[in-house]
Amino acid sequence: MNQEIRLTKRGPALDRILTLELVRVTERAAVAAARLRGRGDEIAADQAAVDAMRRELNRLPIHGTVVIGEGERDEAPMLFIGEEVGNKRGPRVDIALDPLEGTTIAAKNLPNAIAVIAIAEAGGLLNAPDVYMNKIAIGPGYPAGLVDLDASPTENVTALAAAKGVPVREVTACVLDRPRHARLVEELRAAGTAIRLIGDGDVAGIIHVTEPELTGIDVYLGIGGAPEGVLAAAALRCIGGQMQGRLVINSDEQRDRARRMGVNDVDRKYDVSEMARGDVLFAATGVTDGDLLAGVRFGPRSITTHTVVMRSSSGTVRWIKAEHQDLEKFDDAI
Ligand code: VTB
Repeated sequence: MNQEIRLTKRGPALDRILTLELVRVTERAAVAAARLRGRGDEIAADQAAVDAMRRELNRLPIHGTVVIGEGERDEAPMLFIGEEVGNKRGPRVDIALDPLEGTTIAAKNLPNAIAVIAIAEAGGLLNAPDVYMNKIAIGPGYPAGLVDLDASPTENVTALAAAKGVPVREVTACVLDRPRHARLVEELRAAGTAIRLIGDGDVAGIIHVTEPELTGIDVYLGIGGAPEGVLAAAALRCIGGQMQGRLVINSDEQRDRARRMGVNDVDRKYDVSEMARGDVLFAATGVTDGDLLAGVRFGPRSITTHTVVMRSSSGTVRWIKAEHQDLEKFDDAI
């Protein structure tokens, strides 16, 4: 109790502790999912990641509320929206999580499946309904407002190329490979842009714009999940970069669902700090090998994980390679 009061009053000290604690949460989910990667069973891999993440999350000294989770209470038995997590003896925080972002890529053992979580001060994360979101994102170092959801894809990549000082044909855009993006892809190609089509995993896709030299991706465009949009925004709050998102509402039922979650203006264009406000922590561990994070490696005596963890208030980004020798800690029952 005393310790809790002391830490809460000193706010940032608690954040610092949590930053590293968060790593365990995504590590554990990633290891559980990685045991089932490449086995063609998305549901089993996802369930393993959910169980593992929840177990570790409930050890954290927080009183957390899941605002972006596995689904609404009636459809997701664990880590549902509104579930209270943590040991309930710490500060009130909002949590966005996806224990296995990219279930299909994990089941096929394709690149860039990750276990991911973000924590913000209570009220800091947009309570996005599980609908689609139109997104655009670029990395740090560009003038504010360089790209805009209301500009055409051609205008956006042309502005980006000019700011980068290269012809448009040297710009690569990341787009989810979906029939709904046929026109977007056609327009980007006509403008001269190269496209990286991804099967899943637009949280990783958006994070990739922050390191174009490593990932080869300059801009993310297109429609993916709104919950994934909030997770990506949390990451960009910490690393820098620009992103806009706008919900895509296709029915009255979706509009009502958005309203029930407190989103009254469904046409609103959100920027990064409107989706993830205040002090934000973000962690992701690779499940399969990816452009920024290697996947989990199972050795005869140890398990190796690769995690990135970041904190918005200090802007620190840590890349943590961990070798786990005590393999029992990953047992399901512990
Ligand atoms: C994306 C992607 C996710 O959902 O957000 C996508 O990042 C959007 O939904 O990994 P559709 O699959 O319906 O296009 C995921 O694929 C996860 O389901």
